Amino acid sequence: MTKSEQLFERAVKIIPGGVNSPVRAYRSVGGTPRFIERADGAYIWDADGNRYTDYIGSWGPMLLGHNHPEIREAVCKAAEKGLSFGAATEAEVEMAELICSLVPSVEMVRMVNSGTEAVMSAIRAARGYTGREKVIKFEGCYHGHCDAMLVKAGSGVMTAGIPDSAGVPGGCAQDTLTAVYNDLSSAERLFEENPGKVAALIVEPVAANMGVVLPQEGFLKGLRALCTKYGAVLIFDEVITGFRLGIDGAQGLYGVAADLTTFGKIIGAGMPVGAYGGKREIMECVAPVGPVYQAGTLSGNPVAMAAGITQLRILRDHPEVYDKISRLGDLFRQGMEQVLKESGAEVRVTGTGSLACVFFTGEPVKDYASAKKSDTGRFGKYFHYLLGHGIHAAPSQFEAVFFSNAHKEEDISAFLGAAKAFLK
Ligand code: KE4
Repeated sequence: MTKSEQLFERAVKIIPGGVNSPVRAYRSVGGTPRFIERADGAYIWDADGNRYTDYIGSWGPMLLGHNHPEIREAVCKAAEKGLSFGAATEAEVEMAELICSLVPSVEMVRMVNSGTEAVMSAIRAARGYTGREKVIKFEGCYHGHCDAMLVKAGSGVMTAGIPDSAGVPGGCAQDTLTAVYNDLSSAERLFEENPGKVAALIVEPVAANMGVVLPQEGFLKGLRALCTKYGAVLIFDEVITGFRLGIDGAQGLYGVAADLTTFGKIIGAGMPVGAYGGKREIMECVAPVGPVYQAGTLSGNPVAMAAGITQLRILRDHPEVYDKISRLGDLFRQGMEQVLKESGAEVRVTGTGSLACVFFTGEPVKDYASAKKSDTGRFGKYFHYLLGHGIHAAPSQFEAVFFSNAHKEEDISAFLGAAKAFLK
């Protein structure tokens, strides 16, 4: 037995599925999850000493690559001063000032400990601000695992084929309305059917949890106009796209300002961090200033802030990082298009910047229904072929390929070579 197999055998006895987050269990691709022992730059090593080029990057945070020396140093220095105080610190002010200076639509921000917490809190703030209860989301978009968002969600929910999660009370789900991504009329219809009742519309500006699905021309601007027209809070869930698609995220890329934005992943650089922020008049509804309660023992934790601040400062001061990771993404997509042309395989490649996805379908993917048509069985075989050739991609058709500043062009060539060999 390999060390990963031994560890997995122990883990499944005392952790649900042997993992602390479902997608890590390889349920949709089969086989034994690799237990990772260490990481550095673009590479990770499993418990058996096998090295992989990593295209998960902890699901997004590792934009500068694993074990970045300046980030590691900042964490160690902060840890020497104590791990957590449960009191205000200078680092939290620095983080808040950084985020507000980098994302124009964010006038005020609150730190939390995960993307889920950021989304849950942003929705509560929107409901408190508007006095309304309904929330519109899009099928296939994933916004973490708070009850209100586990309705036709993406990511692990879509991977596991759970249409909705057990344990979510009907009373909660009934206030969550679902529209079709890239279909403005489906969102407008929900506004018209629920006059004066929609508190917020939440969207992944680039959907990256049903695989990667880009917003079609006019979609995001149309959502902005609908929220303005109907007095609803437009929430951009930028937990993945924030500080990845540019220093000002998808909002900067597509020129659409949200009323509230949720962040995670990159702002923690691998430490547990989330944040939500936006218009001052909405954020001033949040306790202790306003009546919307939200709290957290470890929110703004100084060690986590040190990691996130260091990564954001490097990204702010080195815009060339975005040129590089976007170029790697373009290299991958163009190379994969060439592979598909030569092989004639029923596969589509999507993405933008440092996000990509290989869909095992012959049809264009523009929403949840078209993404679901993918051949997940064939994806599973592709995943294991890559793994066997030292490439650690997401163990699900409905996730993304994440490129980092630590990847090199030869890594992309190796990835394309393995994909070509599999698809021939
Ligand atoms: P967390 O609570 O996992 O930090 O963030 C939830 C979340 C919110 N919004 C978006 C757009 C997200 O992508 C996520 C989490 N992303 C998944 C990857 N698809 C996390 C991986 C996992 O669940 O293990």
